[in-house]
Amino acid sequence: MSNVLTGPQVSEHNSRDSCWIIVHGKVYDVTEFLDEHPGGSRIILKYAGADATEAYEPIHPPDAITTNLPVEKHLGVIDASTVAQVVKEVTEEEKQRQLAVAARPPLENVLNMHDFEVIAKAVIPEKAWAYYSSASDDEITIRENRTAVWFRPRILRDVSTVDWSTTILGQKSSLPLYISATALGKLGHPEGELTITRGAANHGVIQMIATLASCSFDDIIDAQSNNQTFFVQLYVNRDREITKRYVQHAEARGVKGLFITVDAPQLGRREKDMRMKQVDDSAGAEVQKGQDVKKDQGVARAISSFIDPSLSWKDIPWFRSITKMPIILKGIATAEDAILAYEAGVQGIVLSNHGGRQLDTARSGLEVLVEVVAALKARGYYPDPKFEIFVDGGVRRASDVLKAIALGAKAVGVGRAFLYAFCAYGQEGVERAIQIFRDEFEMNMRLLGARTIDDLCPEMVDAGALGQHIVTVPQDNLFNSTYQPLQITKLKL
Ligand code: 173
Repeated sequence: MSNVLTGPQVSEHNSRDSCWIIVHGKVYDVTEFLDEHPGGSRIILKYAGADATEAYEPIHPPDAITTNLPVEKHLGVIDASTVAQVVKEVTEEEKQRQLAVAARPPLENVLNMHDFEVIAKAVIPEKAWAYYSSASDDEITIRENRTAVWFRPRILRDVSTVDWSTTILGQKSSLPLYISATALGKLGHPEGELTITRGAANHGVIQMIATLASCSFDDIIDAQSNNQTFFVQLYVNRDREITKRYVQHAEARGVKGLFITVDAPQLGRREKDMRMKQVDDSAGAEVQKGQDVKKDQGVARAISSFIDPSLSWKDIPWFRSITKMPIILKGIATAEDAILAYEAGVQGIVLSNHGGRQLDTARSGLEVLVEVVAALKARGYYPDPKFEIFVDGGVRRASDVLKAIALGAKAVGVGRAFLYAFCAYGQEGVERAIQIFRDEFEMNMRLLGARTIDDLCPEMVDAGALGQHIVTVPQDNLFNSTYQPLQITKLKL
């Protein structure tokens, strides 16, 4: 790309008939790509003839445009001195956000994951909060994920030393949890998922890389240090060649587990996210109005059209044939499917409702865990060191993790809590979150009478309330102060 173009040259191509955009200092002709763009053409047309980097950056891995657009559409580099510098007016929202950033408490005052959530909400753009915090439909499952299992602690067991380290899929882990995949990290922090990579490396915690991370897969792996372990989450593409390449590349780069997401053949309707998109559209430029039908679906749905809804049990042998990584099905919600997964020969399952973001009124992972362990046991499939059971959803405390392990999980996935930690404080937030979990593990294991992870057993918990669904919790529960009620549509009066 030696061709040098000027701002005025690019700005002539500002319509559906000829649409050029600048991304990261390079000029691309995206005219023919407009209708293929998973997020719709309208959003690109908003930047037709101009620099789209700022909008592109949080939503796409850096190489998305170069891999999707034929080379002949890569027109050249932009001569920056010829581009009119747009002095952007600082919006009221941005001013408030910056005040909130300056007003963040010192990190040592952050005592739990709920604190991160409150701070993240204040310091990230509204659109990011809407996307991250949203859950599907009536948001019943996301609340159900926080319902209580109760402890049955044992005493007088000499808990002077307690050890909460474990192995996950044969990999050492300093905590009995892994940082689960969440998408679009740069919406909330300019360094995105790399904050997790760097923070986790310092503490022996495993990171699961999201298919739709804002940072590129290779940038994340390149930031590896201390021989840290990665898992990868997979959304299966309609084009299996793309999936095969992605999986084999991950394996070649040393990833130690393939978590195939199986609960999202279509993305849930997340109304907070959808409403935010509407607000944004009506405020945006009115280029080519009416051309795009996808405008009200929210950020996630807009970029998820590549996911293959035809994925089925028949595909599992194919995955086995393309990789030697352990295969884990992420998003199992019944004993029936847990049995099918075991019989399909995969190495593990994640009992998950996708953080309440998919099928609303699906049960919590913990509730499913009780049913799954009983069913697998009855068939002689549990315990089996070659088949690990994980749980995720709503984990904010070490106590949540210990309950899952007591009930038979090998480890637990934590997504949003780490997402909010890095949104609020970057890498330092991630490290603080790990430290808080560590402190909580120490205290809770002592109080529970468990010296090691192996001491945790079903008798240490009372899961009897799980089947009752939406057990009432005290009204001053911390969750109630971070939970944002759904909004009802507004009339344009
Ligand atoms: O939960 C999600 O938002 C999610 O999994 C997703 C899926 C596709 C695109 C972006 C995010």
